[in-house]
Amino acid sequence: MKQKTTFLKSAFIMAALFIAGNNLSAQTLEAHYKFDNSITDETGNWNLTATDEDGSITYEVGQDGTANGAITGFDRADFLSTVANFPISGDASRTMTAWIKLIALTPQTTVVGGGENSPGKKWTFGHQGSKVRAEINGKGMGVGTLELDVWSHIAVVWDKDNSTVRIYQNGELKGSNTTWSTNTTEAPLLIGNDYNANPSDRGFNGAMDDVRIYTGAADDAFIKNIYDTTVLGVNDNVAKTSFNAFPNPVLDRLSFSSDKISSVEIYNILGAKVTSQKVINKSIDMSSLSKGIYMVKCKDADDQNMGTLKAIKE
Ligand SMILES: [Ca+2]
Ligand SMILES: [Ca+2]
Repeated sequence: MKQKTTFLKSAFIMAALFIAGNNLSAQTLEAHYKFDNSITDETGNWNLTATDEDGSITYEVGQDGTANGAITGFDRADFLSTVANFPISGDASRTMTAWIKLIALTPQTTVVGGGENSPGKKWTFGHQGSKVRAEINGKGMGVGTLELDVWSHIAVVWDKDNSTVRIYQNGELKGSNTTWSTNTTEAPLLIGNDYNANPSDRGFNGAMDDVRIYTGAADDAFIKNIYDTTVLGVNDNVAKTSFNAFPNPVLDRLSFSSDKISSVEIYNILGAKVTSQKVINKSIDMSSLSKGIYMVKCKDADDQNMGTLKAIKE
């Protein structure tokens, strides 16, 4: 009887250790910035302070079509930061993901930065020209192909157990490197800038949405899942407006239920502006657009944003 109890106890401890081990290797969401008209952290722990010398920081239509759902106006002079030191430092595994839309293929800018300017002790995730880039000072890697004025999902993973850095674009692994080691200095988290440098050197230039920072190394499937679940859904409706558009799907003219809409800007699913139009007789002409999903940003006579509708062109 005693033997049986001991065996059960051992089995229970083994199972508990197995579960704990799995949990240790999983990712923990440390900070999540949806930038839905706010710079608060969804986890409640790492709210940001904005440093914006000319008040250029504002919000625009998010990558998923949410009105005021992305932070924009970064012009290489602004950044966001936490007051306290962020908990990811040393050689800890980490995962960072973001949607970005660039207004220039600037030589080198930062989406998420940390550490200090010393070999191996800084951490930079951003882009260099058209490449998605990660850098620890002394080593850097740029892969992928970013385009101007198009929303791209980017991700970087530092996998301590395998001494590997991996970079992703739009859910796909674009490159990896196994020659890195990092010993990031503890420092406040920076969004849109690199450690303590003047943002005119490494400051971000464009818009960002849905920035996530995890402790732990995500695998390919985890990154793909974030991309798949945040990219504009084909079937969901964005009708967070007081008016409707019809018919939807539309073949030629899209009509609005409101007569307050004076003009529209039409964006494709990647966030690139396709066309602007005046509204005539409460409708617009979509006949020349190719088949697909579009975001129709509606403005009143004073050019004020009234909301965004999703339209499917047949
Ligand atoms: Ca500014
Ligand atoms: Ca958002």
